[in-house]
Amino acid sequence: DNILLKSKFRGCLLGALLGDCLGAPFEGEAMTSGGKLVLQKYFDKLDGPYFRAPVKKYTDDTAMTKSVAKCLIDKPAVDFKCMARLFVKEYFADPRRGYGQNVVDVFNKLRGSKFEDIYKPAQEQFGGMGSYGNGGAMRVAPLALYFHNNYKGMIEAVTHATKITHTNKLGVNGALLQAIAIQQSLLMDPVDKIDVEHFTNQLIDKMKDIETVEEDDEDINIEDQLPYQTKLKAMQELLTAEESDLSDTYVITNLGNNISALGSVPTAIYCFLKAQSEIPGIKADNTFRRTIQYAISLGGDTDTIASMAGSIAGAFLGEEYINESLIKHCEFQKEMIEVADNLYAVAEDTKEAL
Ligand code: F2R
Ligand code: MG
Ligand code: MG
Ligand code: MG
Repeated sequence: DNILLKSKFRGCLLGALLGDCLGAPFEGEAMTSGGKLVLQKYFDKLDGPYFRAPVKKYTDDTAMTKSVAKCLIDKPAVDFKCMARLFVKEYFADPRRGYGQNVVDVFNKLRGSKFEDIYKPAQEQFGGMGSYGNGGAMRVAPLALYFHNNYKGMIEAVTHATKITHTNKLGVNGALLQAIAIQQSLLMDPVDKIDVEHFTNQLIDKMKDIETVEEDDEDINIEDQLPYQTKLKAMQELLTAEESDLSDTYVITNLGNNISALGSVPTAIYCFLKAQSEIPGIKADNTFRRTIQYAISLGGDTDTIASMAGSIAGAFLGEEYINESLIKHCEFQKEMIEVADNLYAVAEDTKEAL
């Protein structure tokens, strides 16, 4: 066994779970300075040694991540029809997890059509534009892990897995960016200090191949044609800004904290990178907790942004760095470790074939 890699699989999936469970109670809130204090106390209590609290429930983010992992574990070589069936099965078995109505419409159509064309219901969303929500990105972690040594395979698999519910280019490219960030984190040594400029340059370079100018967009200015590359450059500027105390409003205005993929994936990556050093107003003794706490402190789509940021942080650090006292409050934490180990086992078994 590759002990470090196995620990990183666990860290990534536990990070995704923890961000979702701890972020969910704040989803949709605008964070005030009072709210940030409440959040600090919430984390201090949960992270204390003997604090007993009701279990923090996971939401749709984790429910769908579970299904993606199960699909890879049960049928290595990725069967997207199986994945679509698992999403639908999971939803109807346990519908009250905070899914939005639009994705429920997709599930109903998939079921009604007996999964005949698994991409058609999603293509019909939003008058044929497809969804640009972050629902594809929020569940991508198991694919980034499984395909960690096969970049092309990952790109292809993430594209197909996302299109089951999200066909808009922005929805797909956001899921790809999130997967790429996880993969980059997974391949770094957790004892090294992250070279933020290098990390972000790598993201931008990879997005250049994915996000290209299309002929019929030629009259639109270049920033709007390449929205992720533009966002990533803005993120890079925020990270290298002289002032370390950028206001949250400034960050939210520039990067977003909403339910769209474009307004949340770069933000999640930003939270991970920003949390590598102290952040004013966030008292946390390690970079993992700081990542999650900071992501939630920005408000908006807190469960999803914290989950995506947590999966990137966990893939970098591995399980050892995840606060045990925090994770023990989360529903499904024991099962998630099993999922990670099973996924690691199939990834090892199939790596020659990939
Ligand atoms: N749904 C939520 N949270 C809000 C309501 C839940 C509430 N707490 C409850 O208890 O009921 N959270 C989860 O949804 C997010 C992922 O969303 P997903 O799967 O991407 O959904 P959807 O509907 O496809 O897209 C999200 C919204 O984006 C806008 N939108 C997307 N594409 C559009 C297009 N082409 N044109 C116009 N608008 C578009 C719409 O407003 C969609 O509703 C995660 O936060 C997860 O936690
Ligand atoms: Mg959710
Ligand atoms: Mg499969
Ligand atoms: Mg959410």
